[in-house]
Amino acid sequence: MSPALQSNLLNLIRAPVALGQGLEGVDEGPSILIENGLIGMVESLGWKLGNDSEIDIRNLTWNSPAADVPAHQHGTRIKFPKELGEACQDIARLAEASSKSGAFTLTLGGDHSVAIGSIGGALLARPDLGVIWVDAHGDFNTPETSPSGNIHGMPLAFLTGHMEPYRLPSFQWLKNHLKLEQLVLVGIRSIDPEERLIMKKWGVHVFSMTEIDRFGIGGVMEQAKQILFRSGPRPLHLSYDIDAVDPHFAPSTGTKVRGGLSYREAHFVAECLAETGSLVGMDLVEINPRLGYVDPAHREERNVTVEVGLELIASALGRKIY
Ligand SMILES: [Mn+2]
Repeated sequence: MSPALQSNLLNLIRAPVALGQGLEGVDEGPSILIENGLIGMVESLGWKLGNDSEIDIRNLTWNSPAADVPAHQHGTRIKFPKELGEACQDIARLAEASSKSGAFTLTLGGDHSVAIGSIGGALLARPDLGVIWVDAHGDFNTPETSPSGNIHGMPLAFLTGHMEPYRLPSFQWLKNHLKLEQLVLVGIRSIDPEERLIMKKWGVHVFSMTEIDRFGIGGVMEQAKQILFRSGPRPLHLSYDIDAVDPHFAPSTGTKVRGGLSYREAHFVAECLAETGSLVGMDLVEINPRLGYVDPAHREERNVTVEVGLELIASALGRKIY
C-alpha cells in the first residue's frame, strides 16, 4: 500500500466512454479487462476492492448532434461536449469521493477523455495532485488546433484550464486546474503542428521518445520525479494511454504510432511510480478490443493488448520482479 493512502482499499471506476474519438469498441475496455481477471489480480497484490462503479452511458450515443461551438480554422467543431462533459462529471464525483476516502482510484476507459473526470475529480479532493501522462500524443489540443474535434485529443487542455475561454457549460464543474508544474508527459511522439506551438508557449514538461532514447527511461523518470517533487512529496496520478506502448506490444488501440515504449520501458514507468509510495490513482485507457476482434486472424493482437494492460496495472499496484 502506498503511504499516501489511508487504506489498502481500491475503488474501481468503469468508464466505458467512446465518444471522445471516432471508433466503436473502446467502450468495451472495462469489461474485457475485468473478464480477463483484473479483480483477482488486484486482490492477489494485497488490495481490497472497495466500490466497483460503472457510469451510466445511456445518453452517450453517436447520433447526438455536435454542439453549437463555432467551427474554427480547420472547419471542425468540438464533438459531443455536452455528453462527454456530463459523463466526465459522473466520473469526477466518484473519483472525488474515492480520493477523499483515502483509497486508490483505478479508472478504466474508455477513451482518454475519461481522464478529465478522473483527474478533475481527484483534483477537487487533492489540489496538489501530480500527474504523469503517458501517451503517444500531446493531448493538448483546443478546438482551434484540433484537426478532428475529438475530445480525447484535448483532455490536458481541459485539465490545465486552457479550455476555459471556450466556455463549455457542461465542463463548468471542473474547478481546480492542473498547474504545469504538476504535470509531466512521457512517451510522446505525435503532436499536431499547432498543438506543438501552444505546448511550447505554455512551457509543458514533455519527455518525448527522443529524451527516452537520450537518457534512458530510468533517467527520464528521475527527471520527471524531480519536477513533480520539486516542492516536496505530493500524491501522484498515472494516466496511462495504452497507445504510449509500441504497437508491436499493444496493437489493439485506435491511434497507433510507431516508435513507442518497449515492453520493459512501459513497465518501468509504472514500477518506478509505485516505488515512490505516492501513487494514489491510475487511468488505463484506449484499449479497443474490437480492433483486434473483427478479423479472427487478429484475435492474438487483442489478447496481447489486454494482457499488457492488465500487467501495467499490476506494476502500478506494486508488483515487482524481485
Ligand atoms: Mn491519450
